[in-house]
Amino acid sequence: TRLPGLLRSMPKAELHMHIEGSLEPEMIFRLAERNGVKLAYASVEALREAYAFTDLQSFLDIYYAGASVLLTQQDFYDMARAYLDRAVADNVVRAEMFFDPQTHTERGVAMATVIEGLHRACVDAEREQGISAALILCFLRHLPEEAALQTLEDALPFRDRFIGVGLDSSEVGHPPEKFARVFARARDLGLHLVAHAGEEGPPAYIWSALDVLGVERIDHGVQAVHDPDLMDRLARDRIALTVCPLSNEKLCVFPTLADHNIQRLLDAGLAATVNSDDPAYFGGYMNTNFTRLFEQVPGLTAQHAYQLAFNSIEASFAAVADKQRWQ
Ligand code: ES4
Ligand code: ZN
Repeated sequence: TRLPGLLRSMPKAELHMHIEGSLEPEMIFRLAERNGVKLAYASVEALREAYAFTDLQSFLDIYYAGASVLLTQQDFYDMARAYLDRAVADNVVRAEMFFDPQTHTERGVAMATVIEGLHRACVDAEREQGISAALILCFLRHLPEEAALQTLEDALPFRDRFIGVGLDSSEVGHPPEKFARVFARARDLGLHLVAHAGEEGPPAYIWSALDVLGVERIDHGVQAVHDPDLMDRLARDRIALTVCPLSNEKLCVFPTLADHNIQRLLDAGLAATVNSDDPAYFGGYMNTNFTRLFEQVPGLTAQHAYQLAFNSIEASFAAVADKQRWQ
């Protein structure tokens, strides 16, 4: 199956991308120079050569190093505008972008710098390019829950500048229930709730993301296929899975892209979506994820393509009137 024209032209929502993961090597070097930050790599080529990952942690180590060049509000703005330009080119009509404030506040960057830079980019892209863009604040799960609680408090002066909270970074050993209190607090604040679960971690982490944290979507979730009762639950409640095909390939979640289980998820009636995760690190933005997936997985049809685009808009946190306009 190929369908490249349909895959590229259909309006779609991106629900799972880390804005720090959109930093291309060229921009990392440009910002390092602009800010006087020393990098551990001699050139763009040497940095790109380091992008050979064996699992999630091997990626995260390089991803956090790349993010160390971000210092000023303009840096966050430029990064987000560059991503939103690429999203518009891929017919993304709605982008919900994760950001990791702890990666920056731990280096002495103010919360205001991070959020105002990203927010201005969303406002300007909406006005100039017509894309709908929103921010989701993610907690780093390898750090203690107390740090997540403090991060949420620090972000409260900017409560109207993000629509929800998520949970990312090293999954195994850091189950969702570790963050029960901070998610309860976020719920009280009226924020949307999502969490990474079942990328490398077991189905039990997807269950606790749903039943302890109360999340509305599961980021990744591809390990759900190992638990038939969980598959029933996800299908019955139409819990969206924000699946990231090229990420799964690059982090060796599946041996090859052809082994991806997205068709099993869709054919079981789950609300799977396609997303780019960290497009600068994993080999492509939205349409490359769609076209390579449909090239490699033999049974995928135009019906699956339509379903994936429909699911992405349906599962977005956009206003109902916007969703109706896009569908
Ligand atoms: C991430 Cl692929 C992935 N998984 C978990 N946390 C992340 N942060 C950025 N990319
Ligand atoms: Zn992710």
